[in-house]
Amino acid sequence: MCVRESKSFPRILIIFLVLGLAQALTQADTQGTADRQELLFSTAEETLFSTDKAKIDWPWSRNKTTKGTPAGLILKNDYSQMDIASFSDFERHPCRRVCQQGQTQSCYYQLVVHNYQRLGPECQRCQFDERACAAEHCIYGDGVASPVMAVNRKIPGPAIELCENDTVVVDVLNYLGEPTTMHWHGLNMVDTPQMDGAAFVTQYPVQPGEVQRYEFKADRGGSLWYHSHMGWQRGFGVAGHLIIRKTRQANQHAHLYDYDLVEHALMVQDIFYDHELQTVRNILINGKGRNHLNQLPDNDNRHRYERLRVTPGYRYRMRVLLNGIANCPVEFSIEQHKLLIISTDGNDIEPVLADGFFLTSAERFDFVLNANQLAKSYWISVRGYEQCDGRKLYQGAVLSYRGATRTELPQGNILGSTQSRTLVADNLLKPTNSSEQSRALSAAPVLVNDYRIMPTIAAGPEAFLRLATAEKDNNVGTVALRSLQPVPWPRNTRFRTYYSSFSLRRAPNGELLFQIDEISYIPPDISLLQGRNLFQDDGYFCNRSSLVAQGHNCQQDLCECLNVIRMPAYRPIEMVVANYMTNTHPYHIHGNSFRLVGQGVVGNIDDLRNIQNLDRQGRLPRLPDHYHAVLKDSVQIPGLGFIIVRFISDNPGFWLYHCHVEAHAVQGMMAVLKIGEDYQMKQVPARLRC
Ligand SMILES: [Cu+2]
Repeated sequence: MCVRESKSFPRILIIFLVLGLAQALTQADTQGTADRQELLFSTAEETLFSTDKAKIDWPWSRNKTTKGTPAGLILKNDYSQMDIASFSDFERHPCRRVCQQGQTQSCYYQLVVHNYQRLGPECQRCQFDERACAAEHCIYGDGVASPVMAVNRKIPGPAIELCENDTVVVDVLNYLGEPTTMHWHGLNMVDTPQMDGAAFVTQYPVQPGEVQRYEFKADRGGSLWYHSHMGWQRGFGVAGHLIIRKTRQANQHAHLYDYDLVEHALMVQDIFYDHELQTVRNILINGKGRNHLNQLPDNDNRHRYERLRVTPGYRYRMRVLLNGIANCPVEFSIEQHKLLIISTDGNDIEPVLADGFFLTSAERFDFVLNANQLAKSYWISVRGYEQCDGRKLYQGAVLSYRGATRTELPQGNILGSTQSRTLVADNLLKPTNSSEQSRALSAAPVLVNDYRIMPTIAAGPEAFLRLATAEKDNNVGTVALRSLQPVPWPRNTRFRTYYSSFSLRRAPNGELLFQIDEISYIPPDISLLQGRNLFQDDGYFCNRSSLVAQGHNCQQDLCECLNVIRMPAYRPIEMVVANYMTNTHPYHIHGNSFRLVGQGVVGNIDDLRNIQNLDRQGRLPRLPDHYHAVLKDSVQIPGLGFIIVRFISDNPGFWLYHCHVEAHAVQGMMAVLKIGEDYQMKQVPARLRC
């Protein structure tokens, strides 16, 4: 057992808080609640907590202590009295509140990561009564029993809701039978690189039975998420929403919607059964959905669907993320509703009114839904492509208007409206003459980030850019989205360009090796950030140029090593990343968000020198500097295509760079960006782990 005082919240502060409590209690009733648009809990107690910066509350203790006692204000440091039965889903967490200026908080959470079962013994009544599922801690899934990994008995894990600039303390208890880590996807961890959760890069893994305390600042708003960064664990269920809201004054989209409810946050996930990791078996929405093995119609009430309730006449902010494991991009849409897309990867964009959007793994889109249709139930539909298309996988959830029967399912099939749209889109792809084309265009849906349609460089740079940025195009590429913020560098900034590639090799023994820069990643055995003074970079790391210098030809040899790409700190950096494969790959880097300034299709490529040559010839066009290029942390590299991203390397450290399809990452499609020199990186304190 390990007991210690928290450095951040020393005992003297607790005494101070007790003294201040009486005053705070009297202030509590005077705090205004008039501008609370969200229908969150609204109690004097909550207001009390929102007024003090240093207070910490553990959700499961709140019911046991009387209001305002100091017992609720300390971190849990003594794990000798574990009460797992009362672990919360954070519904009544004091940090879940309307964000107001000058009222940041300290927020404490416990995430217990543990083995569990889909359709386990908790699900006895859930199979017959939809309402029993939540109460029984049942993970119903699609009604097929399978081992899973849950967070606090939930899949997705409980949503963490914060306000911008809150201080966050999360204890992750590893009750799995294997090591774990937790990554906070979308936070750049500028002040706390050791909290990024990348195993053997920024931390050592948390062993079974151990606790790791993650402490960091929620220094930006947006739809982020947390997920395990070990092996396949997020595919088994270790993932959840991390929603950081802004104050009304700071939220430039606040006027566009009336409600922003956590129950309208959706996690889409492809799943497998048992431990057959190569076969994607279904797509679930918030852990639920129809089973494709049975022949029941979509609207049979024996299926369990996620239900989103809305009241006619109001506008709702909704958040969608794809926790993708296989190569399975998805298309998202809602029957008879337009989606006003306002944000991607947690970054606000100029709104785009669309019929649907595509996600590759780790991407997020936030949209506003105007509940302006007849008061009944509608299908929210998710259609899988690539590997998921091969198995005809799709999924539904229910948009349920107040006034419709609570258990009513929509009429027809989930893909009903999607299929008709797809027919139109197919016509658009293969028009035979101009009148057909214009007819197809007028009927075509507006789709954002459609991985199937990308501008090709064959059109020439000017035509390419017109295609990529055309405002009235029905197909809105990600590169055409506009950030609300201009790019943060002056015009004509000279970027240092790094060329990189995603590719696949088959080893002589038949094994498939997924690669970055034609190197399959082998993880280190010393955590790079912590142990950086223990090894000599040149002996420990490899990269494309070091292998060439040693006489290796990775197009012929099989190159497997610790691929670390070095970049100078505090410089304008540009990455041109080519994809030699025909399928799309989601590119993700840790520690840095980037502006997407180019994305398109080249055609057959298998050599970076060709990409460099094309670029020298000016055939890989970039958005002009005046374009407010979209800010992202994950983006698809089209099949046989490329992306160009830009960022200022102002966050020195070791940052993972990888494909976000887990099946690819675990087979080597991973590398590390070493930004800056060792002395430029933050000092990392040794940690006492309980
Ligand atoms: Cu990939």
